[in-house]
Amino acid sequence: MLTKKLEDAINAQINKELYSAYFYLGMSAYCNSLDLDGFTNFFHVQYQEETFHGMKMYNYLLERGGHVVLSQIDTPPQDFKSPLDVFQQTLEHEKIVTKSINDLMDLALKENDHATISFLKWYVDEQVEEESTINKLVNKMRLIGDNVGGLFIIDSELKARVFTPPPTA
Ligand code: OFO
Repeated sequence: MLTKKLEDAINAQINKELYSAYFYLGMSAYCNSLDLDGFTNFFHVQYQEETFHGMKMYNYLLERGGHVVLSQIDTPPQDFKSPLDVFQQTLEHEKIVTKSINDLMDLALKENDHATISFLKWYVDEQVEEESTINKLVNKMRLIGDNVGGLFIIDSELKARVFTPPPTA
């Protein structure tokens, strides 16, 4: 049985994951307005991943006999300066999510809830992967600077990304 504290914290994290989905959907729309199909695809896949993260947590809460409480999702940013700005904001956002997942893990450890500790490990690992992927893309974007040819090469690379739910989901 989950403690009330942990239940509330998981509900708050579900909201953050769904906010993240919304955050990336807005970025996908911005990239679409620039006709950058690969960037549009990348952020659309990101949106699908975050929806998956939120639903994985939602299902876990139900599985543990918890009470799901859905709350209002904030309006995400919708004005961006450039594709580089989008990636920089993504990196900053993912750092905040990492902190939030770590805080949730700290609470699960404090409450001595082994099932939740085990469940959250997947998110801890996922954040390492996400931050690393985004960091590399920010660096690439910085390297190409104003080079339009470089932008199109990255755009074409990003077209290949597809959403694949993990087999253990
Ligand atoms: Fe981008 O991360 Fe969810 O958890």
